Amino acid sequence: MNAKATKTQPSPVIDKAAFKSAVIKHLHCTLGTDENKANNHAWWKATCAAIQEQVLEGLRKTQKTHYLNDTRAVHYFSAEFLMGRLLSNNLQNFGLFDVASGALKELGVEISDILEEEPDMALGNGGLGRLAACFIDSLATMELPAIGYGIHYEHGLFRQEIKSGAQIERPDSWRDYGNPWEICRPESTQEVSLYGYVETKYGENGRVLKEWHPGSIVKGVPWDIPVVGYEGKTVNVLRLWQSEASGYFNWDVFNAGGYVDAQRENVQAETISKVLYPNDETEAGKELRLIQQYFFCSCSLKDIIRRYKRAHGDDWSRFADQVVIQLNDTHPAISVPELMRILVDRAELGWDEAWGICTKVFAYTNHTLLPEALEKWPARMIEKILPRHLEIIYEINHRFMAEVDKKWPGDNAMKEKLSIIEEGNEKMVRMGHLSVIGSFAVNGVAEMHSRLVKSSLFPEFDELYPGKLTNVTNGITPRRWLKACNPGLSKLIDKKIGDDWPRDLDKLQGLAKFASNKTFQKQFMKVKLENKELLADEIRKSLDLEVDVNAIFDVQIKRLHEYKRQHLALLHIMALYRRILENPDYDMHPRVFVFGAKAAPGYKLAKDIIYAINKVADKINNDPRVNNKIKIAFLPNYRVSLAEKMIPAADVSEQISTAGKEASGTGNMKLALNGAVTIGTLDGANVEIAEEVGDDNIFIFGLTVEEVNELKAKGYNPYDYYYKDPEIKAVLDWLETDYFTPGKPGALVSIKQSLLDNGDPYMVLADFRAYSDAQIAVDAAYRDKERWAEMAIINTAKMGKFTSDRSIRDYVERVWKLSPCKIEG
Ligand code: Z2T
Repeated sequence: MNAKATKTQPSPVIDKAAFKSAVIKHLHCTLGTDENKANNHAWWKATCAAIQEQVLEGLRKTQKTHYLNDTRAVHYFSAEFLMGRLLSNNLQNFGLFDVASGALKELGVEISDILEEEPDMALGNGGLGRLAACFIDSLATMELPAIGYGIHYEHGLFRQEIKSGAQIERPDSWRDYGNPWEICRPESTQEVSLYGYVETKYGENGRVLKEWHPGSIVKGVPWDIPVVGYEGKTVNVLRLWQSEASGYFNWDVFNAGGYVDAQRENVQAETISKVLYPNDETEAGKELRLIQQYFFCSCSLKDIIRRYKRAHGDDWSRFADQVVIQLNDTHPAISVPELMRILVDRAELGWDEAWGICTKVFAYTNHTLLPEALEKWPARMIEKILPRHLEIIYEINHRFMAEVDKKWPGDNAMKEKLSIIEEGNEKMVRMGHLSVIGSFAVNGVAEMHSRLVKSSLFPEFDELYPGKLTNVTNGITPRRWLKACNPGLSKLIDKKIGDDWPRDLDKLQGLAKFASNKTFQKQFMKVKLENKELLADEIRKSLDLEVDVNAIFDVQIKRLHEYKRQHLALLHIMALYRRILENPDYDMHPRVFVFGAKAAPGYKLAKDIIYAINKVADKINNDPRVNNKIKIAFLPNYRVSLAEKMIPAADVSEQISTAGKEASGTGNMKLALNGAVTIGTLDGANVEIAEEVGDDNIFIFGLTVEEVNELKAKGYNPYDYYYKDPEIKAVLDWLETDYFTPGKPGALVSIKQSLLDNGDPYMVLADFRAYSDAQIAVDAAYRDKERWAEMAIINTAKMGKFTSDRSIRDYVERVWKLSPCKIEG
């Protein structure tokens, strides 16, 4: 047997002395400073540059090997990649973390301080963008040929500040002082056309030829971010496109003395990749957003085609054998008509041949059922920006309608329902329908979600295309979300079951047999306590708030959304507070409720909920009558690097969305992996987490999807709960007083209104009592230290299924049909 095959920890490629001299070399030669003058920022950059030498070596070998083997590759198209920080990840994956930390120590520098210098790469909103980041990590780790394609936003998701309790958005400037990882590739620049008109011409044999005369052309310049797999063998790339003015196009204006006008066009071109839209699950309908989508799809397709032609010339017959493109939600759905345009108008393939290629290349992942998130573009807007694409969409639809008529002859209602075009006051293009029709596979992101995609979102498509709709349950990379973020627990696990779990997460099963072992329980809970101490330090620094590490750390971290029901958690905290005020001896174990959440800047109620959490926190944290039984810590600017500090310290994981609304969730997996016990509804991947850990190791409460639907059908009236449950009434009425907002009565009333007058669309009141009961059960369980330790251990032990390596394996087998490629040299 190969000696390497038994070695599991990445073996360092260079030693401490070599690393040290590389850091010093870069301090001198890259940064123009020295060991005496360097501040932490300079040390960070020099350390990045030192490891980047290894990264680029791996990248070169990987690209050469993939080229020589002419490998089939997956191209992950995503408007978002929420990468977070890369230094610690890249060091870990090369097995160089301890080497680097030792080298820096000898230079008088603490690695933990250096890591904190790195700004997060926050080119995403939440789950969808972070999923893309976990997937490219797994793809590289599993040695699969893959490229991530996206947008090189100048400003990622806004930085959140809290002023007097309210969210303020500040621009994120992650590249202000340079990004040590990215490589600009001007030689691979692409051009993208926009606006203009379509000319119809007739070719020799009477063939209709369409020529798009664009009104404007912009350049797309690629920046490559290397993606290092665990053990550093495969280094794939994330290719992000930056928009620039295409110089020559403005010459006429410029020469005519229009210097200022020409500059204005430059500004417009550069606006395209300027900023990430901060809406996570609401479609904005803005022209710039559609242009962003088209911009990165067009650049990426042309990039893929350039690479294909280098190997295969003009022979399109093998294109679908070499290329598979995964559409991360409908954001890149405009790729379907764009590829058709390239094949039909430019390559002059016949429609059927082109469509045959398209529908073998694209696959589509759906991430939500929420109607407000399903993208629809006004046909008029597409016509203005992409006139030829609208024609192509109509042609695709025309042929599709014929298929529908074959299946359901004469059924016009069915045609109306399935059409890509929604008729009405304003004609709209349904991007979900376009994606399903243009793809060979469509998947949801958890068992339950995929079932609902089939049964309620796209039931007719499921009938029309049996087998096309499928499931791939989401996952998370255990390298970042356990090994790197929780070194204490990682080392304990290594000692107990060996160190190959980061590659093969099912190995964690081996911990289950120690779950009731008292010594192991103590060791496990000691690590948890140390992590809680670290988070307590963060809370002190960030909020000037003292918390007791012996309290239950109850964590709810996710974007702020009504369907995620942070306000259910808030009502429950207020109820606890009231119980304590009414009975100073109210029996509960002390709890620290920790929140992290950003609200979309235009989402009024979401911002009101953040404000309410902070106002209630002010009051409760400073009320001596509470006797420290409750503390509330809303940590501002929730982001990947903050998640890495919060997750290892959590005792309880709040996953309390209305059943049927959370497609999967991935924070639920990260928290459970780090030994937090879930209190949650039967929604998204919670269902599968419950299956894995067993009913005794999770607190499930609330209405099921079926019950939600029944209650809706028979007519849900939140006032029933308001009048029948005095605690609900008292807590809601409290929101109307100025108790939490002295001098400003009514400042929190919008929450009450949404739950009563507005009909409580997410059934918060219907689930309140069940939630409160489940929290009482959590409290009791925690007080039994051994029972709790056992539950926590079982949670970690049973998370094997949720590695993103398993998700990728599912995609490879069910969708992509890819083979790994060993990197030579
Ligand atoms: C997003 O993060 C998610 C869905 C979206 O639908 C958009 C965004 Cl930005 C368009 C989330 C889901 O809400 C979550 O349940 C899921 O785990 C995640 O995507 C990854 O699939």
